[in-house]
Amino acid sequence: MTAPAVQNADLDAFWMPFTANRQFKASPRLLVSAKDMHFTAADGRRILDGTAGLWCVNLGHSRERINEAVAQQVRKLDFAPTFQMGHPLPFELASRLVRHMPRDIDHAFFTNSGSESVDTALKIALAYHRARGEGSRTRLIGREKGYHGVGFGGISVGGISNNRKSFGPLLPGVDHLPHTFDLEHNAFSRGVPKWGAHLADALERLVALHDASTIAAVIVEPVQGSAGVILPPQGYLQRLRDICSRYGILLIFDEVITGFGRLGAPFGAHYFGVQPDIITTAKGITNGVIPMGAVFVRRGIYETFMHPSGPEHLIELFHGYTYSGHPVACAAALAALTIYEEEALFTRGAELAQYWEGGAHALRGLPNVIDIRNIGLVAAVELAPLPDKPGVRTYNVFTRCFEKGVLVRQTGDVIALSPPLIVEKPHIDQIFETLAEAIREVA
Ligand code: PXG
Ligand code: PLP
Repeated sequence: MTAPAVQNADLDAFWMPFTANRQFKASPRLLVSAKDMHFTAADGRRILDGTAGLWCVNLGHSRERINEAVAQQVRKLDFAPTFQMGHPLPFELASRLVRHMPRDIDHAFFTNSGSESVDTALKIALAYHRARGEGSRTRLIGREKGYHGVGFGGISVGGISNNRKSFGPLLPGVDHLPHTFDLEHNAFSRGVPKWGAHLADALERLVALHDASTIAAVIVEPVQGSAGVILPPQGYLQRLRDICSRYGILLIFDEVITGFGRLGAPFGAHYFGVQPDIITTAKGITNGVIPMGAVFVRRGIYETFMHPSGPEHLIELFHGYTYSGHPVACAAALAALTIYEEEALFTRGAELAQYWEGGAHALRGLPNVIDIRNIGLVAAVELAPLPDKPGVRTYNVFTRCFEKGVLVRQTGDVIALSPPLIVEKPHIDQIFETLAEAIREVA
């Protein structure tokens, strides 16, 4: 199936991320161009993008406004430092972005990825408590099955065993909430499941165990993405919020996937009506065109760093990346934000959510389908694994879909779907019809 140009390419030197390198290089799948809802594969076939790349191309591919902004920016100012220097773009971008954030969240720290956003948020949480004279609050609480990127901070609070087990003892003083995945009570729920809000009370037990005076922050994804689209039970996130507020613990929403319209609201915080203290983002912020992330914090957190003890010449936070607020990334993000705004894409997912849900749940009853989950423009179809071969059945479905011209995402025994937010109903039909065929064929 691969075109000659690809066969000739030497695939050896690139150590591919999160990939079975030997398997891939024996039978590569290469994408060579993209426009709107479609990739073009190396053999010329059009592939419908059912995953917005890796959950990031929310506006569809190769948007002219972004391309033009990037091209102009490289020519005008390719790089400028933001340590003790500045250029206008990150100031403009931060001001525009915070208008879309939940109330009180009005400062942005720029990073280059979700992993960096998570590390930044965890460090801000620790330094915040210290700046307030509560330096004993050093404990970080994540959640089982959580994905917070691949930095040492992120895998420490993260809860995916494969991402942790090879890398030693990780950060000390981390604990985890139980996950909310429960097929027995919640299989085939449409939208958020009804059962399970009480699972948030595990935070009370961690507080009882460790004492609130040792806990800095709780970090959760409003909807767990990487672990296979695990939804928060109704009322669960609000309970976490209430417990955090009761004990002075910061609540961090990791919205690297749920941000920028994915759920049919600007951010998960809006969708669930729950106010976090810090929001981490990346991916959709530039539509995936240039790497960028951002951490958004409540005014009180920023002000704590600006006011307290020190004189004005002191650096308030000893943290930052060479490329924090990179001009070209900012240009891409500004153009992307204009598209989100002009095309009302922060909320388009809400209009299509019901049709999307119908398409997903139509797969119920197909062989080996043991659960279907959906929210906004996200869906997951969970298949029973082959005996002793976790992930193989879904891998076969994934490759079958690719052969049939639809890109889906395989993660463990789950097929996850998250199309660009410009998706139209015929695309939705094609995604679910193709997936259904593939599931029948590999049954
Ligand atoms: N937090 C969350 C909630 C994420 O989903 C990250 C942090 C890390 O972002 P970076 O930019 O460092 O990768 C993520 C990333 C998948 C998949 O298919 C998910 C992610 C990345 C790649 C693949 O589930 N999420
Ligand atoms: N390693 C070395 C030796 C460096 O000099 C720097 C930055 O100056 C870094 C790592 C961090 O790079 P970045 O700021 O791009 O994260």
